[in-house]
Amino acid sequence: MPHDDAQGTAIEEVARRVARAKCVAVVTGAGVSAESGVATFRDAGPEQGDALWSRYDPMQLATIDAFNADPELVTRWYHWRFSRCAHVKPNPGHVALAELQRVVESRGGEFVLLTQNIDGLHQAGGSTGVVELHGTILTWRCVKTGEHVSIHDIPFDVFPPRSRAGGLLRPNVVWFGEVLPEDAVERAQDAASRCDVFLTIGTSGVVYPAASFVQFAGDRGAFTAEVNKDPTPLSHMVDVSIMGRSGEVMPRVVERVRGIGGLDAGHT
Ligand code: BV8
Repeated sequence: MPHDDAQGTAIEEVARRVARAKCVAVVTGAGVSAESGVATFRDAGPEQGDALWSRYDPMQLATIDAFNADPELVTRWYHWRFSRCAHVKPNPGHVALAELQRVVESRGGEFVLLTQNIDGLHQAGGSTGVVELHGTILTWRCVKTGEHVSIHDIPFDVFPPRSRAGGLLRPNVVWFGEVLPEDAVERAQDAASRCDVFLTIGTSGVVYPAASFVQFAGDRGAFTAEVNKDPTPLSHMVDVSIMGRSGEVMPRVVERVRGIGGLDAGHT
């Protein structure tokens, strides 16, 4: 697909900054998984989900109140979401981010990947040390004992599913109105406070505190860039905003970072 000049120039700028960075931080959202066929939160339209669920607003279901009011509905929704992402594969955007981590680390740099996604696709694509800001759908926990259970060990023959202790099982995700895992926030704040480059990729930038880290990094002098299919509230805050699909843009960024050479390449 022909690349327009403006996008090519922006990719070159991002690649040059990454190539000489000692620390690169990235936050991703549902847009990075979209090319794997996983529905996003806010792009959802009839093509995004089965008719049964297209009448529900994810914002209304991803809450502790919804779970307490109707645990069967909420656990069926998460089981349906899992069923739609259980067999999908990482796409070139996931693979490119794992490759970018390898390139940065091979040159002695630090790479921190923060994700809002709960689908495990970054890890499946080869990324390591992934910080899951909003938890994961792949493990559930008993509300009575706190025991964690792999989703693969839950029969889902009855809804809502219960643990061996008889307590309700819920996905190990962070719902609206719930605080993020302390260690995840600490790692995100640490990365945002030390990175030379902060990339926000495939996120609408409307959920906090996840959307705050790129601005925090920019405010303290990091170079910030966005890769997203559509404009977001972050687009005017970052140094460079690239409108495009992560599965197309990120492989080009990695290719240029490799070509430019690393910290010891004597950049002026
Ligand atoms: C918190 C897990 C402290 C579950 C999610 C009132 C009461 C309580 C809190 C609040 C409140 N008002 C505001 C808040 C804060 C609230 C918040 O931010 N609300 C927003 C909506 C206003 N945040 C919280 O509640 C957080 N906790 O603040 O705790 C607290 C506690 C009590 C009281 C006060 C404060 C918890 C937030 C976490 C919620 N859990 N998910 C689940 O997944 O089921 S958030 C949910 O949204 C998903 O994680 C999702 O990832 C996330 C963000 O969405 P995106 O990832 O950005 O996805 P989206 O669809 O929006 O956008 C996709 C983008 O990709 C689009 O821009 C599209 O253009 C682009 N795209 C599409 N395809 C591609 C692409 N880009 C590139 N390439 C492509 N191919």
